[in-house]
Amino acid sequence: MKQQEISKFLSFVLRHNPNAIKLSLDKNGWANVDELIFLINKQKGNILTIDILENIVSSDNKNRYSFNQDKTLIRANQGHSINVDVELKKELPPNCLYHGTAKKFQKSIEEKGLIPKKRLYVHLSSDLETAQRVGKRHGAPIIYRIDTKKMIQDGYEFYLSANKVWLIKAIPARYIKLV
Ligand code: HQG
Repeated sequence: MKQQEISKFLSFVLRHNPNAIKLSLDKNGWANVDELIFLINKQKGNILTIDILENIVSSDNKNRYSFNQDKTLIRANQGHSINVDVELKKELPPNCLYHGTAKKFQKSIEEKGLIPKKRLYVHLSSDLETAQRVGKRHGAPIIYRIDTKKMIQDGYEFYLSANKVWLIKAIPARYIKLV
């Protein structure tokens, strides 16, 4: 199995379905590293070693995963659909952020605002390029600019994940505008 495929499976397990390999996560989203390797190998055939896992974590293009200090635990930094508390930091965002999505969602988004759907948070990008890339995953992309300045004035709070993704629970339609 290629490293990228292992990484995809890892993110599925750590963000969405630990039970798929009978893994349990603690309330902060941490999995025991030895247990994770054992359970993945049991299900997929011997594909993972600690060296491969360390390499996946350190070379990940979005820094999706973190080890704890002594590398006995691992978790995904953001993107979860299961209810874990990854100890996100409340931070003041730049004056505008972007959300890349697909044209097919436009009508619904402009009615209901941005909602997290299956995930715990709406994911926002600080640059247009990233938003474009995120949007393309779902089809013909469109990009919304978020008036974070106004949202902060109105008392909304934003979070920054360990891998620097901006997150918020939801965004009412009045704060978003097509770029
Ligand atoms: C859309 C990837 C209809 C929303 C990316 C999005 C990101 C609505 C889709 C991260 C809606 C959910 C997250 C509404 C929002 N009506 N559709 N009211 N509100 N939506 O995948 O933001 O590679 O859960 O616009 O790079 O696309 O996995 O969220 O299009 O950082 O690490 O519902 O996942 O990172 O899709 O992506 P997703 P996302 P990774």
